[in-house]
Amino acid sequence: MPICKTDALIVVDVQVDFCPGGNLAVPGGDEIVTIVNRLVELFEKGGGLVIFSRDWHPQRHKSFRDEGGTWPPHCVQNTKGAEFHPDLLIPDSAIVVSKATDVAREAYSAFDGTGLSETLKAAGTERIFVCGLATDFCVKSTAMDARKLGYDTYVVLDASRGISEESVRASLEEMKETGIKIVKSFEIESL
Ligand code: VGL
Ligand code: ZN
Repeated sequence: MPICKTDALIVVDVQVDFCPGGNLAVPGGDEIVTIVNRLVELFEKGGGLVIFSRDWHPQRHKSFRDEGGTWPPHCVQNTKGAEFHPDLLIPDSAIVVSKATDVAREAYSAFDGTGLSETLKAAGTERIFVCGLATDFCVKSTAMDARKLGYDTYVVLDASRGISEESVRASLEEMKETGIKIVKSFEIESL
């Protein structure tokens, strides 16, 4: 089936800090940019919705190590590291959602506190395709929320990268168990 207007693509956190050289680099994070750009064009042409999420932390966010959290400081609002990868294609029609903006709350999912579910409902979205960084954290959490909301949900494996091989494996299993489909980008138009 070709991409149509009831399809949505959610590109999760393809930001400088999650790419090699960044503060919380995901191995091979920058390798997905070309594939993601192709997907963005495909969804644009088909009239689908294109959404970009960004991790958008205030300084001293609770997820940061110095604040008792797990991660090195990353994606701090209005810093270089929080910018989208410079080669990422962001059409004017795309919707950008910012997450984890509250200093006292972690939010991995693009649905968490962003109003995204209302946007998708208003658009009449039926299928959701999730890709980006990181497969085992924000991509997973976003896909799980999409599935919980009842959407036909897909994770595009070659357009995503994870933090650790081990947790990617476990995450893929967990996602499959909930009915999320793991696909490759070349398959999308024949689903
Ligand atoms: C993420 C760790 C911390 C992600 C965000 O985008 O997967 N991971 N903040
Ligand atoms: Zn974060």
